[in-house]
Parts: sequence; structure tokens; C-alpha cells
Amino acid sequence: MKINRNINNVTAINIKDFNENYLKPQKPLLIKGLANHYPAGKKWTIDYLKEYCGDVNVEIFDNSIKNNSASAFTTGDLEMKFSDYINIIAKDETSDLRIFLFNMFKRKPGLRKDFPCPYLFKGILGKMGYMFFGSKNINVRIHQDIDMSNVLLTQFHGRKRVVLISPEYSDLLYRLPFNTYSLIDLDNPDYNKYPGLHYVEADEYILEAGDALYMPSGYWHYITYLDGGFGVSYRKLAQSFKMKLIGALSLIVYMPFDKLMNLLWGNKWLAKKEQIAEIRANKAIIKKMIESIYVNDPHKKEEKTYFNSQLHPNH
Ligand SMILES: O=C(O)CCC(=O)C(=O)O
Repeated sequence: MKINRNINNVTAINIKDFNENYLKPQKPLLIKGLANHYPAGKKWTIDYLKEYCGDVNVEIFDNSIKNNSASAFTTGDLEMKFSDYINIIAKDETSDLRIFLFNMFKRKPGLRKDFPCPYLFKGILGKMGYMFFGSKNINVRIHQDIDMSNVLLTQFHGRKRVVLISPEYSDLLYRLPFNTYSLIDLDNPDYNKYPGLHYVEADEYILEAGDALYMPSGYWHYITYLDGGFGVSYRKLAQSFKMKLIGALSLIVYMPFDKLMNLLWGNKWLAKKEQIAEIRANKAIIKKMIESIYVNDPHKKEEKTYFNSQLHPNH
């Protein structure tokens, strides 16, 4: 797998440039210091959140229980007072506990005034702000967001490593059918078990407090909290009809079907999904091998161009 660490970023961008150069072509973008243009950028310290939200009961995901399992990660494993959880982050301790997709704005509407939907992401999903908390070294397994929306992930405390991979690599990442995640471990890729990974290209971003990352719809993301910290995501509907449709089907049809099959078949269902993922990956590998023959052999390349021009004479 090739990981590109030479990432462009901007410190400011207007809506027109963002729409033309990133949203329309579906290209990721790191925007340094975006949060500092909002009151939350300064106000949302760990101490402030503990004081303001400490009494809220939060759902906690425990990575030691569900990582690499058949679960779609939609319900938490335990509940605790936010003040107890945030102490782990305050001390920057390692733990298996994280908070995922938490709608704190619903429980504490005052927070939204500090960080309303950023100007780049205004739209009908602009009210959907979710918070994510994680302790030092914890990972969020590789996944696509189930609704296939565009996502703007803004970091407020601590550093976070985000590996982004375009949805064009879904088959080579062994995406499980009826799901938007994969069982591969990006930190220790097993090329024997998953040879498709040889063909995958990824971008690595390091988000510092204040930075925001634009993740186009369907982009795979794998996240590591380099420090204990937290961030907020806002969403914008997918650009293309195809992505909107996949998002709607995933939410309304695939996820409930997958849950039912997990219940009925358990590990047998997971094994079936892994088998289908492998077949799809093998097909994608063959396609890549054929493509590489054309790229490496100039005569074959000319042949391909000639055949394409015969097939599509107007292009
Ligand atoms: O930052 C995190 O903990 C997870 C973010 C994420 O997976 C998302 O925004 O979809």
C-alpha cells in the first residue's frame, strides 16, 4: 500500500473555491485552524466541557470488545457520566474507551452557538453535528460513513492521524458486503491474506487542535488518536445521485438486513461476507494487473487508445 504523506493544506478558503476545487471533484482538503474562527476554538477546553456537560450520560464504545467483530458499531457497550469519561482524556491516559457519533448538541444545545455548521458545509444536513472523543493511541477502525455524506471533521483537542482512501479502492480494501467497513488492519497490513492492499493508495493527514479535514462522500477513513482528544463532524449530502442512493440503501436496507443475518447466522454470516469480499478483491486485482500491462507497454497503450477511439469515435 502506498501512503502519501506529502499533503497540501490551506489556512483559509472561500465557498466558491471550495466548491469548485474540492466538493465538485470530490477531493479531500485539510484546512488549518478552521476552529479558531469560531468561539469554540478557544472556549472548548477539557475543563470547560467537563463543567458544562459533566452530568450527561454518554454511550461508550469499548474497542477491546468489538474491534474486528461482525458488529456494525451502531450501539455503545456501556454508559457512564461524561465527567468520568473526560477525566481519562484530561490525564492523557491510554484506554479502550471512546465516544462515537455523539449528538451532544441535542443534550446541550448551548454548545451549538460556539460551533455552528461551518460556512463551507451549509445545507439541509447542517444541523447534524456529532462529537467524537478518544483516548491516546485508540483507533477507529477503517470505515465509510454509512449515509455516504460529505464530512467535515474538526479537531478541538489533541492530535489525530487520519488515513483517507478513495471509494474507488473499496473492493481492494475487502469491503464486507452489506457493510461500510473492512476487517483489514491498516497498521499491520497482512499482504498474504489481503493481496489487494498492494494496489491501494492512501493519504495521511495529521490534524492538530483547530484543524478541519474535508472527507468527500464514501471516502474510507482510519483514525488514530495520537493524543487523547475530541472533535466534531458536520455533514453535507453526497453530490452524486449514485452516492445518495447507496447511502439511503445502506441505512434503510443493508444495515437492518445485515443485523438480522448476524442475529440468525452469527459467525457463519461473517464468513460468507468475507468470502464475497475476497472474490470481489480478486476481480479488482486482475483488473489492476491488466491495467498495469497497458501502462508498462507503450505498444499495448497505443493499441488500447486505438481501440478506445474506434469504440468512442467522438471522444
Ligand atoms: O474522530 C473520530 O473519532 C471518528 C470520526 C469518524 O469516523 C467520522 O466522522 O465518521
